[in-house]
Amino acid sequence: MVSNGSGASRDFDDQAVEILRQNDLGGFTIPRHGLYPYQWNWDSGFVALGFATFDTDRAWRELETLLEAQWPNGMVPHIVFRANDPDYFPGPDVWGVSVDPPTSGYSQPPVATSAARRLAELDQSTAGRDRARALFPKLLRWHRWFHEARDPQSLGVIATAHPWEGGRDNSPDWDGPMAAVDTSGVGEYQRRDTEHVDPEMRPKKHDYDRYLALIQFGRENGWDPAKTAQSSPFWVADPGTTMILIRADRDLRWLADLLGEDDAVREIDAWIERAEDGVQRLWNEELGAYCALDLRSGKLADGLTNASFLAFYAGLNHRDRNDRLIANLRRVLGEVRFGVPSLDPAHSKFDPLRYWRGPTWAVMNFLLAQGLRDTGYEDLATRLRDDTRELVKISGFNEYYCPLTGRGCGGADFSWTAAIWLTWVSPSQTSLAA
Ligand code: 9WN
Repeated sequence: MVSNGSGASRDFDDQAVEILRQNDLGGFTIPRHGLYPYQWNWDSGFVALGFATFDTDRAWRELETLLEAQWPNGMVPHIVFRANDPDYFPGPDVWGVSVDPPTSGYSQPPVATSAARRLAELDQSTAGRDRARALFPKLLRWHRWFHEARDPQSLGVIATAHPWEGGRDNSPDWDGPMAAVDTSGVGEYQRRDTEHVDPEMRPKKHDYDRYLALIQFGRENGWDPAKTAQSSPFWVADPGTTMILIRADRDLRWLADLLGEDDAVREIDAWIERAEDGVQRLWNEELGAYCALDLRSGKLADGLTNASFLAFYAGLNHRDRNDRLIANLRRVLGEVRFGVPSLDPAHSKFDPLRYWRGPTWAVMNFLLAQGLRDTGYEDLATRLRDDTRELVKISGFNEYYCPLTGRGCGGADFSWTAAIWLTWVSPSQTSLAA
């Protein structure tokens, strides 16, 4: 293991900067060459925070290029395909979205809004204010899209129409609803991800068949949000997206206040009020955690995941429920060396290497620690930062890690892990330190 000395930490800072520079394709950053050769939505939110530690202009640019791909209806897509790269499947031809540049047809959690607030706090220059002002209406339209297109019944929870939309692709949260997705029209296809990464660390064919069936549905229905809400075979309220949106709404409100956008403040307040109430529909009393809710069958998932603990990040202050969550978190952390695993190790589906079914993710730890610190759980926030630091020191800047051994999983030299190192983990960059 590399020593903890400050010289060694500076080496890690340099490596992290180098990774961001290598993955920077000119105003936008790809998560990892080969494996993910396009711009991804929530990745760019984290990456902007990484850039902000050494290049403010470039940090703003990351958010600007992402928002340039916004759809006329306000949706900000989860992938922006600026050039066709056969290294990734499914590429733009499979999605069949006729916008320029081509994009995917789903969104991702709005981490970019919270990054925009952070940039506005750090960069109080006139130019910085102008850039925040230019981004604001786009972010507002995106949030409106979430609250209307993904919550048309005003339940106060946000539905996802594809596991990729929530960003936790093969989480057991989706197993129930995904089992019901008809894959008979999918046909033959060739995956590329398993050529880049050990298949044991990736979703299975069973999952990919369904990912593709859902893309087919979206494409056949012209990516129309009303049709999606009405008849998408997958329509599941996601605790991750719902909680991240609540936090992002609060950050958007902060921006609205800063910019004197009074009408927007009122609109956002109503969203927050509805969500604080509605999110309680995701509470699983038996488990003591917030879980995914299948909006078609009405069934709650039975998995305690890292997204369950985003309640603190969302600023929820239901005293008894928070206490139960903390007890669960302490138990889970007692069962692994490097928290927070993406699934409770006590769950029968826990798989420490397979993507969102067990591994620990630096980006999730960053969000979780912010919430824990805000709620007064400094000890837990510090544990998460220390664990994340150890993971990088043991294995490098991986996409995700085995929570039991610290083994690096998925892609190496990964943008969002480098960004999280710079903005939160590095001993020399503790401006957002928990
Ligand atoms: C599909 C880029 C993205 C992340 C997601 C992560 C993974 C893509 C994939 O990579 O998903 O969107 O092909 O596996 O699950 O959270 O944004 O890093």
